[in-house]
Amino acid sequence: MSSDLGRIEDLPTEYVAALRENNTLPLWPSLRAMLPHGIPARSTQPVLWRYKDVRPNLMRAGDLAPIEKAERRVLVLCNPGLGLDTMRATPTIYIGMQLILPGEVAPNHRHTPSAVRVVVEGNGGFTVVNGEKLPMEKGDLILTPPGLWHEHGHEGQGPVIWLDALDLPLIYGMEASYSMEGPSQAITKPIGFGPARFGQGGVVPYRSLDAARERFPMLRFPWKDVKLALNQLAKVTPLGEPVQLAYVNPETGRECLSTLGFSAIQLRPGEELKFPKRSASAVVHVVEGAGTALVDGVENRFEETDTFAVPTHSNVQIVNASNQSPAYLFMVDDAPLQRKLGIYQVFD
Ligand code: 1HN
Repeated sequence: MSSDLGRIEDLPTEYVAALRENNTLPLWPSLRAMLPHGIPARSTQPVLWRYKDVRPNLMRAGDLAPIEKAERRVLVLCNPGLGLDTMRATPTIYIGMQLILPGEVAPNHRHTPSAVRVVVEGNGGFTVVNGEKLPMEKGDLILTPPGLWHEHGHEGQGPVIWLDALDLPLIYGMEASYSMEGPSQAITKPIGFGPARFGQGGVVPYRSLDAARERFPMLRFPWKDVKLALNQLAKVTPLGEPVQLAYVNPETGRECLSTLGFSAIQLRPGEELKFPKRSASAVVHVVEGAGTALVDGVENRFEETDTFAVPTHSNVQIVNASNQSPAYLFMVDDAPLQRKLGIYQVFD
């Protein structure tokens, strides 16, 4: 096996010029860079975005960017390894922190990229998706799947901030990213519609066995329910094994969206967890608690509401700083897409 397949500089310059003239290039000098042996080439850094650094600038955006002009008031968490301007947290995952102030409206639109929100702070925010008004409380996961109308509002006091995760780098990279604007939606479903139908694990409305399946039956996953489920799972999971729940479509039991996957993790008091190396890239948001993340040899101390990137094929170890209380993490990754492509791997 050769790593040196010849350098472009070793070819006659007039030959390379002639190739370029015809919009062609030789593969062999670049082949190993594109197809390295054993492990992919990775530029993604295991960067930590501290909420205490992001929040003041996001609050300043509240003054600088009126919602009527900005449409969405967001600071994007950019991975420096991928170049800040490409607005990627990992090669496939876009992450933003969005601020909405009391009385503001982020107008109705729909688009080809998939989006989800995880509420970081504040009360009274809501998102309307497909005629369903979804209250936004800290830690809640709200889906806005591709093509579904969505708009945000704020009926409470004080700022509401949430984390947006999108598969935008993928869809934009495919030159398939676009949006449409529409009038504000009529609300056609009762509050709590999703949890009322699917909130109890293991049972689903009988009709859903025969009726034509909705693609996205559950749009809001309340944190209080997920936290309870994690606390239950923690009781029966041996120490050292991750207490981790996948967010799924309750009718299929499979991932909620086709590109990005979501999971919630509990670190028990004092727990030190080593995760298996995986082919997927991920972003982790700290819902509750504090600790240390060791990602590919880079150690970061994280606090509540901080967010960090996990490159593909990296070693991940996470430690709960507290010996008294559990810590709770939310993870978004590109495993669903990798599974569909047949390239997903877990290296135990
Ligand atoms: C979007 O639609 C939202 O609806 C937030 O709140 C961030 C970033 C890129 C493209 C679409 C939203 C977005 C976005």
